[in-house]
Amino acid sequence: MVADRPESDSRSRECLNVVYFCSGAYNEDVQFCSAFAKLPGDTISVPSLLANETKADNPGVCPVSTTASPPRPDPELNPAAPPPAHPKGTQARVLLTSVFGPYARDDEFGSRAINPMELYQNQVTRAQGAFSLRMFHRSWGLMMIQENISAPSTLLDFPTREAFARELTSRRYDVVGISSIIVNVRKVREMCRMVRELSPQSTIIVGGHVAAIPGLKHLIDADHIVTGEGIRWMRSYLGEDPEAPIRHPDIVSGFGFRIMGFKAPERAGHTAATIIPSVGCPLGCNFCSTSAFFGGKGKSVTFYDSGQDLFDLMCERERTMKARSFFIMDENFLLNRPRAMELLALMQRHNKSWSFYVFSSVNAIRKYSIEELVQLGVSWLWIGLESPHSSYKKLAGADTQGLARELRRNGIKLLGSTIVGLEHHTPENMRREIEYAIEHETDFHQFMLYTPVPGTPLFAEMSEQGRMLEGMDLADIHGQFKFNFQHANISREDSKKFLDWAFARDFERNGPSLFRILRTTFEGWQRYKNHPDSRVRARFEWEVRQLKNSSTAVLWAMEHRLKQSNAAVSARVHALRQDIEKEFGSMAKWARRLAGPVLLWMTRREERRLSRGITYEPPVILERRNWAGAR
Ligand code: B12
Ligand code: SF4
Repeated sequence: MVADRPESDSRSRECLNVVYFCSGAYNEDVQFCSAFAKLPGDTISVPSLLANETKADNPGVCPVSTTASPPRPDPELNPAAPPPAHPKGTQARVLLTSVFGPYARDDEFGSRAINPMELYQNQVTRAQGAFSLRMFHRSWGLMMIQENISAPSTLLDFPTREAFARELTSRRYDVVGISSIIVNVRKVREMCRMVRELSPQSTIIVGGHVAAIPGLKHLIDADHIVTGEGIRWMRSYLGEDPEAPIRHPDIVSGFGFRIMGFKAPERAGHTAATIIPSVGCPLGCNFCSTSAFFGGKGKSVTFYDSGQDLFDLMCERERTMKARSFFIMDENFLLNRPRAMELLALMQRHNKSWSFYVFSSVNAIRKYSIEELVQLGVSWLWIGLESPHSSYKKLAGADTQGLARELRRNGIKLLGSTIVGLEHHTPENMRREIEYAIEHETDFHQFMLYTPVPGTPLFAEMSEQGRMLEGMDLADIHGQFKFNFQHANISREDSKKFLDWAFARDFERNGPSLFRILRTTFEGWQRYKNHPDSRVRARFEWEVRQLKNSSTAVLWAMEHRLKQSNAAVSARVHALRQDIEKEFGSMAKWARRLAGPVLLWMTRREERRLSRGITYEPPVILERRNWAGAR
């Protein structure tokens, strides 16, 4: 039974308590705690996943003694077997938490300054200085789980260690569920240690991508490690019906929006609502964690199967959140054409002119005509461009540059994703390939290093070939730093140089992403403002609203800021501003005159702040559900 931990456990728990204050528990010879490396009877030898962790790096946080503890019962879940139920069932008091911050700094728990909790600054617009788009996203997996259990629960998002400790001691939690991805494994380890220390009665469940680490059970002190989809698991664990229909929480897609030193006010209906129709992706690209984690090639877990389900959900969000745009968190939304077309038919029947922000592979996009995409309301697309010479089926025979041009001409903003360091890359062709990627002129461009991440087919393949580099710290394996494997032609040091150059070059050639979005939005407006379908016209009218009011001020400030450093881009920004002023007349001109200089001043101030090393952190968020009558 889960709650009854065996005797050996209490010994190791005691040991944990001791080493909470211990600074001498590390085995200096092996550089990482031997108890983690291999336990008696184990067949898996854990690679040096936390290898850089020496006593000097990490004083006082070793969670186990070097005197290897007796082996624990295997906490790893066999996904085929139903989870054991908690004895208190739905009466169990549940704390769900993400890993603790602060995030955007280098520390002993695996936080990294280059790895902030911000999508764009982290991996898309990071070279764009004050023009980088900054915002946060909640931990949607945890929100989904909380919404779908009826036990009294608390969701703690972005806690500090202090906030986590406070919460642990404030209520007697029976279950603590920790969500994490691989880079944050050391935080999970610390949080498990804290739970044992501060809330010893709690059962610890760890889920999310961190569960893909081979031998994780030896790295952390958890009772259950859950791989794959977590809602069904938690429901079963709490004695609820795992097959009950999924309830979707209200999720604001992003918050804390900031650009050019300006923090946008948060108003209901202005930000898209996130909708999560499924997890995983059946295409199964070899490097893809998301696909691998939810079953790999040919598999995914679908929450909302039909267009009708999605339509109903969106109507609900329209009512509860005043939403009219939706960020669809489905790795390959357009792949399921019947579902998308059913949704379109319902939107047409009920006169909905919603905007969609979606992920899609190129082969999936090509299943639709441009008119269908426009009718559907596809307004923003994240698309994997990977490389013109890659062998991914989803790109076979595609003229991605032509496709990108065509989509942008129709007002569809693009986030292109390119991989740096594929097998065929060499120091000679790498720059050419990056230039080719940049020529797509997508509104945003994400560059990622080819990275074998634990759990993926690529990781298995590289391990088999003996090409995984030793001594890598998991906190640095995320594709935005350096190679973690032996590349045939490119060195680890050069991988970072190429990656950094790609971001810088994209910014230099294409300018700030904000400028590019405004340009694409304007193109869409010009093409569709007189479309015969009033639904389509209404969507473009809605999307263009900011062009009329504030865009000219933004562009004016941008144009002036870039005049010295990048005259070519500044001239393009200027031309767009003039076109917009011509189109929208005096209102746009007045906005520019009044707000332009203020924005320029704010941009310069932001640059000074950034050069002083200012970073942004999400606030601690705490949400409670079902506590009325909790025992
Ligand atoms: C939103 C997002 C973010 C947000 C983070 C939001 C947050 N609050 O944490 C931002 C943009 C900031 C972000 C940043 C990063 N991210 Co990110 N991110 C995503 C994204 C796009 C969506 C996550 C999501 O909500 N999915 C939908 C929910 C429903 O699924 P889920 O989270 O997996 O949860 C399910 C299960 O995993 C499980 N589960 C999850 N938690 C728990 C807990 C318990 C107790 C249980 C039982 C089950 C369980 O149940 C859930 C429901 O089924 C995913 C890709 C993807 N499609 O999932 C990448 C992804 C998670 N990110 C990833 C990475 C690498 C990063 C970065 C390191 C980026 C980088 N530098 O390259 C940084 C790390 C930042 C940091 N300091 O921690 C990888 C993780 C890879 C891995 N194997 O660990 C992913 C999978 C993308 C990818 N394909 O590579 N990310
Ligand atoms: S198409 Fe995208 S989401 Fe799907 S497996 Fe490939 S990389 Fe992953």
